Amino acid sequence: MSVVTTEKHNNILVIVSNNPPVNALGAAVRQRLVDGIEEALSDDAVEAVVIRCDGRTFFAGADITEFGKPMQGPNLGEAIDRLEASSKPVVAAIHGTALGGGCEVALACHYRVAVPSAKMGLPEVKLGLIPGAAGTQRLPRVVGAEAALPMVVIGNPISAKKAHSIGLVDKLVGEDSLAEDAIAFAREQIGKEPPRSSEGTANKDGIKNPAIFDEFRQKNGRKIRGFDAPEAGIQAVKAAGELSYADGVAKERELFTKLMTGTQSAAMRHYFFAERAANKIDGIDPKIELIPIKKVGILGAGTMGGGIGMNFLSAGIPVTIVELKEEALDRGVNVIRKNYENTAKRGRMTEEQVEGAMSILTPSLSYDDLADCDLVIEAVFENMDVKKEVFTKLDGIVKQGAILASNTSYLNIDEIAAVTKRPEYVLGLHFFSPANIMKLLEIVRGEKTADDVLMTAMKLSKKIGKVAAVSGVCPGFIGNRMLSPRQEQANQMIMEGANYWEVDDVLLEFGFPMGPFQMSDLAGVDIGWHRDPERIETLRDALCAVGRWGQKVGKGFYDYDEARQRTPSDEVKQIIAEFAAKAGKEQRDISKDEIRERLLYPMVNEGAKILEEGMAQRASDIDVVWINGYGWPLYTGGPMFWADTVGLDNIVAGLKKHNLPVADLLQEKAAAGGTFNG
Ligand code: 3H9
Repeated sequence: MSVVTTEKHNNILVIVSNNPPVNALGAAVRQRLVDGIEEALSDDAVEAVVIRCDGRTFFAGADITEFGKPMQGPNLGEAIDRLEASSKPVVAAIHGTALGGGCEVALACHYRVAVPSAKMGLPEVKLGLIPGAAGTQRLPRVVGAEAALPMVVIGNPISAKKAHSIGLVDKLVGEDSLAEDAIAFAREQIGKEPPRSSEGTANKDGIKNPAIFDEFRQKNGRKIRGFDAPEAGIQAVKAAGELSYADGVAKERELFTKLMTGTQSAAMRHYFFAERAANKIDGIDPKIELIPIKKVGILGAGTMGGGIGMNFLSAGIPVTIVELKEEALDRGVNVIRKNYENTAKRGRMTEEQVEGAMSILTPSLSYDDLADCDLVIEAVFENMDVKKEVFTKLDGIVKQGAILASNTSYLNIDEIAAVTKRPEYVLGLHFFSPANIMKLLEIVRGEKTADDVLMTAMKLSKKIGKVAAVSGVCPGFIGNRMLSPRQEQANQMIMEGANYWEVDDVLLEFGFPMGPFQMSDLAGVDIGWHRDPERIETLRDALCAVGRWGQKVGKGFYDYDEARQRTPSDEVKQIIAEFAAKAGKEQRDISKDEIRERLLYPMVNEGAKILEEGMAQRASDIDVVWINGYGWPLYTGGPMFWADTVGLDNIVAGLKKHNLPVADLLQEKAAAGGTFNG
């Protein structure tokens, strides 16, 4: 069957796309859209046209899998120009998500009707691009520059209601009667001169107040730092107000082409598919029957347990949270409430939603209340004996068929599972702090974890808005395991003469939100410290002994002012120098290049070992972990994709130059001129 068909409803021709899963605008769809319009124009009995999609969504954009390949048939810009040029009114009937090229199709239609649940947006920027089919020129002409800027530059979709309020949607129609309502709407437009968005006066507000572009840049500085596409988006929207439509489209094309051929977009498109690939587990049928998770138990109401619980509460899944002491339980529940209330204060939640979430939270002092949970996650003290004790107890109490998960960030899941009578129902769910905010969920697959248990966790992660990746059992799993060699090099370099702030700055310049010493200050230098100021064996002992416990006390590696701005500390520099002298470390200048290579190349090497040992299913899963859990800059595609762009032979040469080990897999791939991805 054709991906696009037409149906006639008296004097209305309805063009229907059916190109699962998301009605991407591939070559065949574009061609058939043009054919559909030709059919309407050549049939005198047709007086208006409706374009709609079958399946779960209106066109979700250009077909990303076609990018980088030779163009077949009409390009999207040409195809939609034909829609707009139609002398007969064309109505877009929108449900699901009209995104990217899909939104551009809608913009080229003369009218747009949408169901209330629909969303519209131009998310190209998330792929390192800007809209490339005149979206940056048509949208400001329809809604003005101020409303267009966030859509083009930040890329988050907006609701149909919002789209209606800014004039992007002409009419909201019945949720279940889109097809009929769109036809009725089209009929009302017969005989009127169709409004064409390419003909609108662009940037009414931008021209009135050209400062909005700079203001937007400033307001979103942190969000867009390091990315190329947002700036291109700003320029394109600005051009819509300064140039003729045709010149504006040419400007958009120039900016689009530059981005499309650059590494940032390649990296971000890699990430788009990486995130989706990570959901697939080799050898497990994606349609496997899942275990229904209707109630979740959390053991431990500390920062971690509370944060984990919030994910489920926010998704409407009831949570029972258990602590041993009343005071700790009360504190934990209060923190959850406070977090929700703060979210409400920032306008991201309503009071009813706060109360709704709190109403499905059951605090308890008894393990017995976990008996009927479908999934129990423990977030207790990170110690194997404690975990074993907890799992033995849970195994005896929680109903058979329920999943028992550990939030351990380091410990051996198989050893934990072995104390239960249901090791196939045990796995690791490693959330990252703050657990209600951080996107990553590392799912740790034990030797005996059953397939349905693993897939249930995977699907559940999507429901609670997490990005998940599966790791095998090894110390530190994927993320923390790769963090270790980076930290080790950072520590060594400051003993060899690099200033610790230079080490941090190299990572900041690379695009990380912070470097290892800032991270240490934020987490608390005193974490794991023995608390004896007389016993000074390590640099950390020395810092803690003089009260430099981290940001929370205003000083750690850095001194902090009230606005939490950091300044390097002479005292710390002195302490480091003393340690280096005691260890007999020769001091030398270390270049930025060396710092970067010694921090990042060993991570790639560790990633190669993780792949070699089968601890990650694919290199792109490692990228997913590092981008979502540790702030690796998205526009480089993650450590393994980045390594490919640097060249694996260069990575190997760098490791050797710095006398660092090289994993077999890395060596082999480099020798063969290969890459991790592709
Ligand atoms: C663009 O339009 C450029 C134009 O301005 C200019 C051109 C000249 N293409 O996410 P899901 C696949 S750029 C190809 O799991 P959901 C996806 O890989 C585009 N494939 O579902 C997955 O495959 P698989 C601008 C696509 O319900 C399957 O569909 N548009 C595309 O959670 C299901 O996807 C965007 O950036 C595509 N465009 O979310 C929108 N989209 O099953 C990108 C999806 O084999 N898409 N696939 O793993 C999305 O944001 C989400 O997919 C969507 C559905 C919200 C639509």
